[in-house]
Amino acid sequence: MTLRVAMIGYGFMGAAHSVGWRQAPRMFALPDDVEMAVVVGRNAEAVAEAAAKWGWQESATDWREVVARDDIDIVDIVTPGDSHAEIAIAALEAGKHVLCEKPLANTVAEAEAMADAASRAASRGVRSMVGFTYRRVPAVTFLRDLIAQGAVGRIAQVRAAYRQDWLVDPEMPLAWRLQKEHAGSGALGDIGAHIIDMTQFVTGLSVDAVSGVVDTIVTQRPLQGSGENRSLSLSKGGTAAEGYGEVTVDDIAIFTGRLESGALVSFEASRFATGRKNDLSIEVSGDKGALRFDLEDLNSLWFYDRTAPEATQGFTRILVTEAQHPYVSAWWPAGHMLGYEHGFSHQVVDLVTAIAEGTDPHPSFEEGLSVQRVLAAVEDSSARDAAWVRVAAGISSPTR
Ligand code: SOE
Repeated sequence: MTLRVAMIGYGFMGAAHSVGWRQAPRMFALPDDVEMAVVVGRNAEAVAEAAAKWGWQESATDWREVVARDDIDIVDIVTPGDSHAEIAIAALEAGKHVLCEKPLANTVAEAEAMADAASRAASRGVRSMVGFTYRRVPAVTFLRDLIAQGAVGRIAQVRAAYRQDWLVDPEMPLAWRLQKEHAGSGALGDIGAHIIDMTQFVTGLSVDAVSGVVDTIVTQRPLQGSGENRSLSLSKGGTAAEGYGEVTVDDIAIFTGRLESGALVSFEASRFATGRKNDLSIEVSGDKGALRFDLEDLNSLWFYDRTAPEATQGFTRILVTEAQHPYVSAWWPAGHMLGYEHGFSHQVVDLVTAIAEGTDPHPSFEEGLSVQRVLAAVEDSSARDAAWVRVAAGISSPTR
């Protein structure tokens, strides 16, 4: 069988997803063939260039028309969060399998509607998945497997951070990621969503309560600049200077999470971590040991084994490039490193395999909804002087 894909959007994530759709069928023995049928964007000329550059057979400007086509099997949504719900629900109701970029939506209400549509679609054999690709870095999948095997024992504490610094320059233009109506939130939802999902994924435990703060460092930014400005709303009667617009999302989110087991998590999501370019790290500490991963060294996993002879205890570097490690055998021999882009191929492999096997892939829209609930609880907590806020009852412990 051949699965024909339509990708809605073509920015940075559109490029990364395109690499995944092109590489996965060439490097993995997929159960079904994949065709990059059409990429959709509002600017006809720009999206035609993207189609030619990334290897899509066609380009189009009307996502509704494409989602309705009988020759499309999968809809891959890589647009800003303000269109995820409308596109995903329409695609699911049209019987298309859906891959939706993270965070799932801009609000809990939208995420609930998407999860409901996904559940109904699943009963008709239509599959859906959220694009938390860092789960599919081999070292992260392996971290999860080691925890499940008891390598660190009972988890007492997790430290999870995602630090970038692309907004430290106050003259960085006002992009869509900095406006609530387009992005939903700032560092919290854009990069904080990754560490919330990763924490729940590797521990198998849900975040049940949070206490934290969000803050905006630079409140106005120049309106000129990248095409990502979209239809930016000039400050409506706000106090922004001429030629500047209001930043309406957070730059930094720092919060504590309480997992359902009682373990504590310290979360940090910042776009003002000067010098940190794309530094996602997680460290899980238990009574038998600890595991640490850092995206800026993504082929390594560090393991401290408290059950080893005391004289030899220490953080050991595991080079996660052996054939028995997740996903690696399809690529290169041991010691030949993978990169940021490989997770997007692994995402395609798992989605296509689930479709072929008739199973629901992970992370599901329900798991995406659980992250959305944590995001909302953090914003609620911040508005209440960092009071503890219980995350609305969501899914049970996320599996896989
Ligand atoms: C933010 O700049 C960003 O592009 C996120 O949106 C992605 O999810 C992350 O993988 C890289 O950084």
